[in-house]
Amino acid sequence: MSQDFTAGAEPEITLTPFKVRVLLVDDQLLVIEAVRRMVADQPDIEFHFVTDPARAEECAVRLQPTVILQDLMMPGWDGFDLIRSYRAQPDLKHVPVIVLSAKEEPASKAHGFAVGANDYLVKVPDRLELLARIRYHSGAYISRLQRDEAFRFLRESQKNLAEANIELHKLAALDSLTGIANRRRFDETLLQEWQRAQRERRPLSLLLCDIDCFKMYNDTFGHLGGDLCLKKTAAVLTACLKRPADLAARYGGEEFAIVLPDTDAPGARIVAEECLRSLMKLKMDNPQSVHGIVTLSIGVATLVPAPGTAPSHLVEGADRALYAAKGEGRNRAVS
Ligand code: GH3
Ligand code: MG
Ligand code: MG
Ligand code: MG
Repeated sequence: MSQDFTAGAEPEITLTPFKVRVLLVDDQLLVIEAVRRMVADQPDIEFHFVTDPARAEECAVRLQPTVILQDLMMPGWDGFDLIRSYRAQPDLKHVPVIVLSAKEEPASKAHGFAVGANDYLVKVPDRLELLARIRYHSGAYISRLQRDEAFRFLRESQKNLAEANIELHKLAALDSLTGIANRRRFDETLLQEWQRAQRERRPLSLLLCDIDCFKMYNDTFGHLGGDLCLKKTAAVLTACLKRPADLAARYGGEEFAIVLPDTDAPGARIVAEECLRSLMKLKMDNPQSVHGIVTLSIGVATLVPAPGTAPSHLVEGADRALYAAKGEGRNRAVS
């Protein structure tokens, strides 16, 4: 009575998800047909054959099979010699070779192994045994432990990749000098808040802040000194914001932009004045500037966005106000 090894609980051994590519080298079409039938319904096995031994090596190099099934007796050719030539060929020397021969003498088997074969089956082999040996030599069998280990590794890598992506995303939104939001993040946020304000018919405010006489600051303290001043200014502006939805960004050069969602004109004015005061408190020397210290000019704009309009309206308004603040003597906010 035969025992069904495939029934019942999950086996200790499972197959890898990879395809096994088999190349049969045999001059007899009958043998090819027999083997083809044995592997035909196996979804993990891909079957190829070559009848002309003169073309075997070339076919194998092109196909890169997972395993070669090699006949021994072919008109004018010796299978042992072919195996030797596979072993000398860099692209084939590691491909497992299973001899498939009518010769069943032990001496022939011994010779097969001696020239580099990995296995030896007498023709015509039993189907189950052939499949098992093909899979065994292809490394298709893995233990459940190995499989679980591989899946765990895959899941872990995917998780790490996702986390790295989030980090990259965050970095891509930050200004590398000051560490606050960059222009790209500002543009995204402004558009989002503009659309939200439009839907909810709520006011949206924007402050454009420009450091006064910064060229002179650079001229006095050098470019590195200027960079440090920009970092401190960015930190001060960020600290002036009270609501989580408020955003301070580096708009470019020595200019900063502050988005204040759901904030009316008086509210925006209060934030602007706080920014001016906080920066002055740092008392960073700028001999050529107003009061001899680093100050800001701020343009303030507030709008309840009309349907079908773009946030550039708000930016243009704040820009005009900033220009006015510079014209009126700097270190001030103009609405
Ligand atoms: P105003 O009061 O009219 O704004 O005068 P200003 O000198 O600040 O204005 P201007 O736009 O003429 O000069 C801005 C300067 O900011 C010029 C540029 O060298 C400097 N700047 C821009 N980006 C950086 C930066 O990343 N680091 C440093 N150190 N300086 C910068
Ligand atoms: Mg033959
Ligand atoms: Mg400027
Ligand atoms: Mg300036």
